[in-house]
Amino acid sequence: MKTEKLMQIARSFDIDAQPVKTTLIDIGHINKTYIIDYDNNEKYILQYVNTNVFPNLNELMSNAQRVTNYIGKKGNITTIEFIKIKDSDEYIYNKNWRMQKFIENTKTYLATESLEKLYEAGKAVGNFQKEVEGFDANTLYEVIPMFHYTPNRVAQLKEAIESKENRKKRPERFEKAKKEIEFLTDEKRISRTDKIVEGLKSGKIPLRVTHNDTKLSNILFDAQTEKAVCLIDFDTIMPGSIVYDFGEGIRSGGTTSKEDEQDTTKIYFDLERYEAFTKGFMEKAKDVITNEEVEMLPLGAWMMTYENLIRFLTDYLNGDIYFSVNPEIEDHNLIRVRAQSEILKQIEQNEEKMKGMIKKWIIKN
Ligand code: GN1
Ligand code: MG
Repeated sequence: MKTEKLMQIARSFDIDAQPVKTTLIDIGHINKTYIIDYDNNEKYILQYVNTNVFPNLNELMSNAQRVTNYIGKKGNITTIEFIKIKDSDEYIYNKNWRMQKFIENTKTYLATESLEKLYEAGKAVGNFQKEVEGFDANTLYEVIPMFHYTPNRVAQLKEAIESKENRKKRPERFEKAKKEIEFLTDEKRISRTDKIVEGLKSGKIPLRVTHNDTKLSNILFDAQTEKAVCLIDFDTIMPGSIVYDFGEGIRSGGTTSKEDEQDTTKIYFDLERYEAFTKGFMEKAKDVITNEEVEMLPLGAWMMTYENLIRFLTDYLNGDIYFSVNPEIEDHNLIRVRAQSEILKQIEQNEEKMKGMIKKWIIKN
């Protein structure tokens, strides 16, 4: 998008300064995000929200606003803040655009080697759960229906595999992904996918306000102290399970590699990393989490990895219509599938140990 056009959009928001510079930041898979510098030295985040993925933008904004206001009022942690349109009570400009404050002196990571940062990441995810305690999850909209309903993700994958149109249009993709299709549609794996949703349905674990996208790059760190500041990206806040937020944190932080690492021999899921994240998470979440949820945490790590995987594979077979792909990386979604499959395998090999390590957090009555 042209700089002048972005500046004009930026000027529509209620900010008492002039925009002087725009920078595209290329991290999310769904929305387009720009940093806008203003002539008073402040920075803001301008986003073009993808309404193919989020057709109910008003509902999304209502969830995000209500939850961030709730956290903000408690005043314990920093949280995101949206900016209104000038002379209006609206937050969305021209159907897709919204602005939020840049949280000063912070940075994000796509991957990290540091155990200390991972411990901090765990704290951020646990803290979010602590801060939303008391908010009635049933009053939130389900912005993307069945978002983490993994059996439905399996159904979508099967549909993509069976689609005559896909096979006709992209036969080479079926050939290239043959091993991955086999690996991911193994009945042993599919048969586990209802475990968390069943837990929610039966009431074994509670329905909570959930962030649902707690990957490492959605966690802000203080640029100097490297301490975690807060979670960002409130687009997928919905009713869900704490197990999802823990699991997504482990999926993305449990290895030192990026989500789309091409050299799978570099991918190493490390129990020390799992331990560090879990420690941070539990130090904060212990005040709200139930024993039944604690017991499910390792399954959450498996589930979020498996679910992301089958979503990447589905998108690959459907012709890259959901996740943004880098045109310079051939078969980008398949590369994501291969990298994440490596993580899944290693999680599976370590699952018993992961279960053992979580036991110390179960409170005995
Ligand atoms: C997407 O847009 P982004 O990068 O925050 C996706 C998540 C996936 C993630 C994988 C709305 O998140 O569910 O886990 O990519 N968001 C949506 O990196 O589908
Ligand atoms: Mg997101």
